Amino acid sequence: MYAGKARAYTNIALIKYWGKKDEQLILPMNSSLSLTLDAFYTETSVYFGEALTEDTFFLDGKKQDLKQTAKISKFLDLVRQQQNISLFAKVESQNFVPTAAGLASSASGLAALAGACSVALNLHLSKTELSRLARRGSGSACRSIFGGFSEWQKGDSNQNSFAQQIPSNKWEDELAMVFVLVDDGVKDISSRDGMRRTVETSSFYSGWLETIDTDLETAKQAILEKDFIRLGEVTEANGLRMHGTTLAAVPPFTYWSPESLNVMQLVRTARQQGLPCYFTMDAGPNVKILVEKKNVTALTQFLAEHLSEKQLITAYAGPEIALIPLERLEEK
Ligand code: 2P0
Repeated sequence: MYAGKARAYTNIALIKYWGKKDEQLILPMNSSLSLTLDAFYTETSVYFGEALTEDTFFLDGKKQDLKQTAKISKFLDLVRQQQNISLFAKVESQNFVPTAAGLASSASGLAALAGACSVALNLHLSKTELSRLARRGSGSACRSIFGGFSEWQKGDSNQNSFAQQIPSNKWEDELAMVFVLVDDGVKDISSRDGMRRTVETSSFYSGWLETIDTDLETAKQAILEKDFIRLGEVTEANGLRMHGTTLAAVPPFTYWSPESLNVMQLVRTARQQGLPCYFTMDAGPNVKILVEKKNVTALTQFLAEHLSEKQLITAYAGPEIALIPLERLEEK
């Protein structure tokens, strides 16, 4: 039996990935840039063995149904095909999130699975190769191979679409992200379905693509210069523009809830009161607020005047993926 384990941390995009040009290979329409965070991570173990007769997937100790397992099997098929093996696998994952808040992330999950497979099968993949592999499971997972700031260069083939760390002189250690949990009870549209519908039908999508390179350059320049206001402004503007594309999709949709809008307004008010902070959102109603570490207490105190403290989780910059060798177990 071949066994391996990995721990990967989630990431939140400051410049968003939104749309695929190749669904099969998961090649994105645009490059993106993210911050890896310490507060949410996934640990995954994988065991490939002759004695196994099917793939099984356990999440937080619970055996997952066929639908959940199919996504994992699809990724394992890719690894098996690349390595020319036919062994089934048992996958055990644990999501570490501070509260049961629906923040389980495919980024940390698929990055950890890719890492665990690499360890189990002794693939000795470089970080670039690991990023490329993780991308095939979930696009944003390719950025979770790296700590700190990570840029996924879109590329135009399997070979040249992967993430890499952005030099930052450790500026990320001075930053934080405050998560505001919003429960809206609205039925989810997965990011996969949402981005597909937007690419295929939204008349605003071309506007998204036109502005992305400028946003990326601005963000990278801001990181180099440690210019928080500039990074915050481009983060907020880029997120709003991504969400704008969904309003012109057919049929239109939004990930925002009234509570999300309320939190966005709170962020603007905090700024007017002299507290630099900027929001971003992903494929759900939760709001994430970029803030300097030195201002975390002021921000959370301000937010707690209007929201429940239980809604707030503070995260800091997180590390790269950790690969954890497990001993090669004897077949029983
Ligand atoms: C991002 N999101 O850059 C964007 C912003 C959501 C909004 O990447 O289909 O789970 O597996 O490649 O990576 C979430 O999408 O999608 C995502 P797939 P993924 O973080």
